[in-house]
Amino acid sequence: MLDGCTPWPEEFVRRYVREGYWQNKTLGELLEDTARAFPDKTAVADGARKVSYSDLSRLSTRLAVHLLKQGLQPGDIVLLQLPNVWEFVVVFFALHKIGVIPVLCLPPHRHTELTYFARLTGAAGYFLAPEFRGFDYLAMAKEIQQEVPSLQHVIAVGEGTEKGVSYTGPWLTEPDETAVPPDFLARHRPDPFDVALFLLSGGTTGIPKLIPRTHADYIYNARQCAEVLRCDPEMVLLVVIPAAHNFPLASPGMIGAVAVGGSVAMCPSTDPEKIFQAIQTHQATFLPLSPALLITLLNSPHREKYDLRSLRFVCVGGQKMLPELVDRTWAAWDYATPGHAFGMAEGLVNLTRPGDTKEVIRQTQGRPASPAEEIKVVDEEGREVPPGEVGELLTRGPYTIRGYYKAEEHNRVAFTPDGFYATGDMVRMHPSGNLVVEGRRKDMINRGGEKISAEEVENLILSHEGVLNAAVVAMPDPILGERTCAFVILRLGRTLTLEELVRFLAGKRIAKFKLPERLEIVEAFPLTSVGKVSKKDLRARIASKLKAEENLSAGAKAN
Ligand code: OOB
Repeated sequence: MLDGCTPWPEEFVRRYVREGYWQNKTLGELLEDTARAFPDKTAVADGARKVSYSDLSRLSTRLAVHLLKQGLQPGDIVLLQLPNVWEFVVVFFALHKIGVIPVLCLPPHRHTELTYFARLTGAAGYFLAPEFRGFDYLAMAKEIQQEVPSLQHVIAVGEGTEKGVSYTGPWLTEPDETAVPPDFLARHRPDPFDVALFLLSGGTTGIPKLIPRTHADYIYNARQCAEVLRCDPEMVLLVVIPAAHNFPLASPGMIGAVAVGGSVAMCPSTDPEKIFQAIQTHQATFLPLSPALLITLLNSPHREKYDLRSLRFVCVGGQKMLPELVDRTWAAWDYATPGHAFGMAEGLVNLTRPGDTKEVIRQTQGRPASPAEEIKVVDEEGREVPPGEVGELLTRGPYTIRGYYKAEEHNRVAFTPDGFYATGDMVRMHPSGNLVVEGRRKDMINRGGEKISAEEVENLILSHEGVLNAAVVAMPDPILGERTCAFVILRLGRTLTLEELVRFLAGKRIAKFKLPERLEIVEAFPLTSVGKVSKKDLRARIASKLKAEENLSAGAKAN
């Protein structure tokens, strides 16, 4: 396996292959299989553009040939940061045809995160869209290149003339694949049991960790999710959540859709009306959403203007969907089944199934997609708790990693000696055999499905010269579920407002979703019995303060 990655022990490799979970197939070959079976079917749709499977096969090969010509080589690592556009799919499969390994960055990631990923991996290239939501990615790429000399290739989707940048537009119109020998790609075939891509962890300590996923494990992840959710060639997946996220990418996501011969429709906007339009235009059947996005759709006055009856499955994940939201979904769209996806980029995906009873769908977050997934619910000493009691979820299986990339120290705490991943999620086994998420142990804020490491934000706040100490916690929010609140102790004689803090942190060039949305200046932090900052108390304090403010403003309105 790639240097810096933890392989599965030999006995597990043998078992996963023998029992058919892992197949000798690359992601590029997965696409080729479907292109042979359904050449004329739409593989990807984006606005008015439609790309058939035979075109996707051809275009991704064409791009792969160009990339090799440019000097990218099998085993090279590249940053991939694209919005939900059709080129995402072309680039993704082109890379896998020649074993170039993408780090799946999210569009909000900025200079600090990208520089860190590029340095850690020695990335050779960066795929981007020149501009998205008003941000100039090309300018950022140039800055990052100055700091990370390995980053030789900046490749933008579309057309353009910027110096030092290559564009996929002209490449995709030159049929270079016809000028190479037929076995050209076969000669660059990656090892299916080696790393295909890196996902990013939600991050509990510092900056996000890199999660190496192999062709074999990732294909199994997607196929297995597609199978239990009964996906078939009629599936039209609408990708609204960033395509680089494990949920719309492989749970079952885009790769699952390709595996079954379905179609992928891209929606780069999270504006409810644009989403409704996209559902209607593409006749979407399968919609992965975060609870926050689902709430904004259900609350939107535009809902009634569109015909959404193509929807069959509304798959909600990234954050807990409460029973009331399940009920609202049913009431609004009685032709679609809501379901939970309780997954993680590290591997394990739990799903409710379309055939589950209404009560199970209301009350639980699903069960492992794969029968080969081993799960345990344990107490603080690592002992399994009796069924029905709350404990931490541990997991091990054919699509759950055995270690983060180049993170030996962290791996010692995140994995048990026998290879179980400690998810940091507190769960309870429901009598149905499904899991119920009850909370979490990890020090993270889950902002509408976007994960924020408290430690990462605290370290940035601590670098402010007026700050003596900082503790970042989640505060409740009716739509996003959680937002970030920063508790800060100031140095003597200093003052700080939220605006000043946000301006200071924005200057650190980090993803905007990490910026605190509330600042509480305090004299001291509450402590636990062992003298650590009690985040539990801080969370309770801000929650009750918000409640009091809400009551106050409700009272003021009533008067
Ligand atoms: C998905 O993946 P990540 O890596 O962004 O986040 C994983 C964490 C989980 O450990 C859990 O804390 C939380 O997000 N989470 C949920 C949840 N889905 C994820 N908590 C409660 N209920 C849920 N349904 O978020 C992800 C990956 C694949 C499929 C779906 C979600």
